[in-house]
Amino acid sequence: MAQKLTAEARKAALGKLVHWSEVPGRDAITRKFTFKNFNEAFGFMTRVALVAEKMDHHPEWFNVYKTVEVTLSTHDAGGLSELDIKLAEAMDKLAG
Ligand code: H2B
Repeated sequence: MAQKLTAEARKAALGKLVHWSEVPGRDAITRKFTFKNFNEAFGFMTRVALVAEKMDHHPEWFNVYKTVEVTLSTHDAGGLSELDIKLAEAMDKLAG
């Protein structure tokens, strides 16, 4: 099972994820992605879904038209783990 990141590992990882911010009152990170239209947003979600399923690690997300608001946290660990960092990096890459 995924382990919660140590304080140092967490700090180092968040330093690299410049588009992500910490969720107040919760050990989680969030990013809002904005695309050109719904087609692009949903295409992104579809690509992310395939990666998430392969990782067995799933985002909390909310889509309105061309925006996708994502929150990442590892429920089994009760906070951020390496899986959240990996999924955030994959999402950044897929968003281009
Ligand atoms: N996704 C996230 N974000 N956190 C988890 O702890 C988690 C998950 N656990 N996807 C997985 C599925 C777990 O419930 C299954 C049984 O492996």
